[in-house]
Amino acid sequence: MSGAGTSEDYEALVPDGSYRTACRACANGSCGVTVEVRGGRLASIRGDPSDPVSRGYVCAKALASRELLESPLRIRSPMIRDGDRWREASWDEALGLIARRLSEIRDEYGPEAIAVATGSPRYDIYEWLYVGFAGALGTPSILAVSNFCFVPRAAMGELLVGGHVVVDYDGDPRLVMVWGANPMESNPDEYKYPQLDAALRRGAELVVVDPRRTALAARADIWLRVRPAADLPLALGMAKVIVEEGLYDRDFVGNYSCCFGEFRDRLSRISHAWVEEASRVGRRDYSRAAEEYATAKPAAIHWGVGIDQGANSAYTAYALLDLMALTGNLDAPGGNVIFDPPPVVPSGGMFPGLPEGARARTPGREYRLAWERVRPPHHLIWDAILTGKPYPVRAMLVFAANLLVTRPNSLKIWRALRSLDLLVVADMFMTPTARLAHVVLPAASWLERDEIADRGKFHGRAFARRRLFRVGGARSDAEILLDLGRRMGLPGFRWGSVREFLDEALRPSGLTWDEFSSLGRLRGPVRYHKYRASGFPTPSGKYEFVSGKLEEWGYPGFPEFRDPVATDDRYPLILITGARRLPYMASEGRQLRSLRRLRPCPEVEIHPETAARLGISDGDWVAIETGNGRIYQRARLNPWLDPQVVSAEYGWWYPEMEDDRSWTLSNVNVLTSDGPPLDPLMGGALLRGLACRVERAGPGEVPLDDECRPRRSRPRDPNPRPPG
Ligand SMILES: Nc1nc2c(c(=O)[nH]1)N[C@H]1C(S)=C(S)[C@@H](COP(=O)(O)OP(=O)(O)OC[C@H]3O[C@@H](n4cnc5c(=O)[nH]c(N)nc54)[C@H](O)[C@@H]3O)O[C@H]1N2
Ligand SMILES: Nc1nc2c(c(=O)[nH]1)N[C@H]1C(S)=C(S)[C@@H](COP(=O)(O)OP(=O)(O)OC[C@H]3O[C@@H](n4cnc5c(=O)[nH]c(N)nc54)[C@H](O)[C@@H]3O)O[C@H]1N2
Ligand SMILES: [Mo]
Repeated sequence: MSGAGTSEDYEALVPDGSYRTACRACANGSCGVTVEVRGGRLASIRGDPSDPVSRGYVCAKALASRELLESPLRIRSPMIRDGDRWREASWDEALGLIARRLSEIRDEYGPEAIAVATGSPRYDIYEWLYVGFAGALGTPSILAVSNFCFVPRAAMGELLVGGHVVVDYDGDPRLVMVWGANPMESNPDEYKYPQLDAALRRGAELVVVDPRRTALAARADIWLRVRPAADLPLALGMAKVIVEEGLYDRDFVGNYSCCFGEFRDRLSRISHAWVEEASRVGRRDYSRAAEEYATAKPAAIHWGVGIDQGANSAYTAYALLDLMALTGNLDAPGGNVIFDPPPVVPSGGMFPGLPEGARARTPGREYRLAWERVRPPHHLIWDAILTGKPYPVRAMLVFAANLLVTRPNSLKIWRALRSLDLLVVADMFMTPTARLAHVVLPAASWLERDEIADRGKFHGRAFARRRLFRVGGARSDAEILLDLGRRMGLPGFRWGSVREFLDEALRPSGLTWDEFSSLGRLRGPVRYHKYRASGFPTPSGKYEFVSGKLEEWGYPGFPEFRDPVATDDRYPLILITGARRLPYMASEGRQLRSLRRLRPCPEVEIHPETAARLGISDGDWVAIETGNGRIYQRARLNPWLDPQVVSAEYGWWYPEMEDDRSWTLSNVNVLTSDGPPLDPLMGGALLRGLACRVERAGPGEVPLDDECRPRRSRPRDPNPRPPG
């Protein structure tokens, strides 16, 4: 593969010294770190103890970032594919080609024939790609992770309480209920584990709701081993306990809420027997958790992606908001707070965005909450590419997403991407997705870009991420999109440089980029109980236990559970996909030696009894199969699981295999579907609670050795080769 330079081709852009910046070795990033530059090289990365969120924490991914600068596999110049061969090209040639082809496709089919995609919460890219680029082009063909990551919670928060609620760790919660999150390994969204750890050290109680006994669950006062995808019955059961035992906050319920009577009535029609059967949590356990949560003041729910990835994600978020509201913990010190943003132009505010006419063409209006945000469910985009309906999609720009590995239904995605007239991928590495592209653009890593980090997050903070190094010809996503937008003459792309853009985005703070980057961070004012003065953004102006807006849209106004788990004789086990491991961000890091050494192989957790029944021992290669496909991971026995539940890792491909199809071997999204059961409001696919079977892999079936190194250069693919 050309385009990969030598590890020498990088340099510091700053004099030797120590530089404070915001890490983004995982997409959720923004741990405060100090980068030491010596001899024009990255000498070390250390946690910054003065950072108010990460408090000195750094993880293996951050420490491995030096390999991002040095890796010989980094793409260092634009690459254009001619048939089966790649050739290096100048930026001018590559961007000129893309601008010309995009303009032709727009003129022939309309702007919506151009789709854009980015990955996990990379707010900087969202703004440039979705609001800026897609907005100016006028295309609603946006492929986001929003449908099944974070946004089910954020969108329900915005609908019901006017914002995304975040645990106020500085307000000293006396109890934290961690629900579907694993901050010890993930540090996602607005949170870093040290905040939670500090609260626990100050004596806060801990409740964990997770089908797996994570290290955090092992530390909990109460661990509720919920059945995968059955959080909603459990949350409703807890609300029932709080209401029946009169543990709710009478001031909040009486003065700031509506429809409590109807809510109580609905809860009284739910039986504890149903809650127990659906959630597989005993009444005594969830009653105790509910009582503790309702009586510890203040108490907060730290929620995570575990509730987003199923057919009830939006309604589960609703039920958890109900718990916060019932107990008076909403927008209360030490509870779940809607923080005011920092004094910068809010993320998305630098561009005019999608015109109304284009918004109205967004497909999937029947997934209303996603539609309102122009986040069409993925299957609609793939189907549009494959069938031309509801309109043709012929080009896709992918910035920072490894779609083939990280989106449900990989084999369908492979077919769709291959049939595009133009696929452009901006990435740091030749991922399986990039290999399908016509043009690949070398992207800068977090150490190589200036940006206002966390501008789109909800903790009310912004951090300075600073450009310290240059690697080959790599450019930041903002630089690439600014250049491309200007070449295409798109409205709104008016800045001469990204620096100018940053200066303007900082204007409300009165700071220039240079001043902000030496200051390091900004925070908005912290105010509580804002609803007391301004109410809630609902039709009634109150917290609605039965949502008027949802009813107006034709949905049930009270959380309604539809059980998505459909096991049968052929697929008797319940599969969780995507439990995170600390060294890897999604599909990243497998090519970085220090990280791969920590976790060389994909692992699937299985209960020892289930394993014994299937003749599987710890460490065996096993096949996992669903109606969609078959993959291989290594068995890890775990006695704490429900014997019916198995949990597989996600994000696996083998960068060291030259074969283009190495991504089918262990990639869990070969097993997932982008079709029903989808979340009725968000259109998100089922990633937790799939029906599957597991068996020992046959001798020679897996072309990997016990260290997961390839045994043959060409893996045998267990899946039907999709018709090209
Ligand atoms: N089955 C299953 N599937 C899942 C999940 C699950 O739990 N189970 N989780 C889902 C969730 S929550 C998410 S958010 C997605 C994540 O999905 P993705 O965001 O697609 O995941 P990554 O592997 O992080 O892919 C990011 C790619 O961008 C590159 N990259 C990193 N930084 C930059 C940058 O600054 N610029 C550019 N241009 N490229 C960059 C990386 O090399 C990598 O190839 O996966 C989803 N898929
Ligand atoms: N190291 C690392 N860090 C990451 C990522 C990564 O890939 N690697 N990904 C980033 C991304 S994109 C995201 S979205 C965040 C996610 O970060 P979190 O929101 O903290 O999510 P996870 O770490 O996946 O933890 C989710 C937990 O939910 C549990 N779970 C699974 N199914 C269910 C269920 O049905 N109900 C409940 N209650 N729990 C369930 C899993 O066992 C797991 O322990 O992490 C980010 N940080
Ligand atoms: Mo995510």
